Amino acid sequence: MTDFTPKREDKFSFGLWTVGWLGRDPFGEATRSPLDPVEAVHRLSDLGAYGITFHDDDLVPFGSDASERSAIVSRFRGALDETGLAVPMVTTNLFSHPVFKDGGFTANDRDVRRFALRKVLRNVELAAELGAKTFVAWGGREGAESGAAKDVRAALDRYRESVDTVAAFIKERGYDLKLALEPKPNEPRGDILLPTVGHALAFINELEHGDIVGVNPEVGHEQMAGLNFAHGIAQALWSGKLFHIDLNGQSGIKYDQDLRFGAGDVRNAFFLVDLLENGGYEGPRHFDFKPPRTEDYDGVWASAAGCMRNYLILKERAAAFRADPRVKEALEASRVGELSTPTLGAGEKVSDLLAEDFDVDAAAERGMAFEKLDQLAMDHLLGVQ
Ligand SMILES: [Mn+2]
Repeated sequence: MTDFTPKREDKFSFGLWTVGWLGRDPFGEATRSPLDPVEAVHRLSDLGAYGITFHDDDLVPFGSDASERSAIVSRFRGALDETGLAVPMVTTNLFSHPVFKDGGFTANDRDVRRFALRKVLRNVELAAELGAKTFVAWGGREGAESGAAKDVRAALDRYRESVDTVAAFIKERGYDLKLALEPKPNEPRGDILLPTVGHALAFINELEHGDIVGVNPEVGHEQMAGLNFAHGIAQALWSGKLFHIDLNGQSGIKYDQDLRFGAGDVRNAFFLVDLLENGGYEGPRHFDFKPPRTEDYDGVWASAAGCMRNYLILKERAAAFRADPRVKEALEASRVGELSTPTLGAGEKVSDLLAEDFDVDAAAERGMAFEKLDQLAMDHLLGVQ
């Protein structure tokens, strides 16, 4: 039996806001007392994580002056130096403060947009100072509850203007930093702009500085819309745009549950880990989850450990699946590899294609043997071989 103890080289990272979530939800007050960011660094390091991430406001409270900011950052940096924990990603909060009630980059109010852009540019400086390689932007308040309130095409113009301004600033400063947009369909806004991975990829194609802009998809955000997360990740990889990933769990189409990774749709999690491990993704395995508000701090750390343990279990199961000779045979029978052969031969003309004879009935009769292949996946996922 493999040891599922996380190691630094597994590249597991956690948001400070995840283990630091106090359990406040729309219906109830906090169930946990505040967590000192320095303690979070030590506890995550002890559990085997390699990195910690944060929104500007998670670390430095909104409205802090320059000297407060520098004292907080230097104390935090002390904990990083002591543990060796990295800050691979920093993100921005353009959603909590009431000033962002109609969004940051796409607020109708121009003064708010200018303030949001200033806040992000300052946060980009902090990200670079801490050695982050990815800057995530989740536009949770960029959206609307009603039709006439938002000119969506104008909002997309302003979204593009802001993202291009931030990207140009990164290039101008020479920072080794990329931007990653995080799609979500709804919550907190009724409808959020760039609701899915596909919308975000199409938006990035319209940018002037899109070369340093990619996506940071989150499991639950796609599954809230009933989408296949592993398929979305495959398309992001195919586009060369999977810059970062938020792992968590979600049980179907409902509110954003932020369960620990592996909870929720475990089948999709299995195929996701299989894809990440074999698809060329080398970035952090970042957890953006919320330990349920039923838990005290023992439960919080058990939940964080569970995220990593589930990833490692699924990684082992996926490797066993790929190594199984019966699976190789089943993949062959299902013609999975054949899909990588171009439909037209090299140099083949359309006239050749048009002239070809084909036995439609024989092809229509051939079974695809997908069920046998999928059952082998299930056997491996469930640990039965
Ligand atoms: Mn997230």
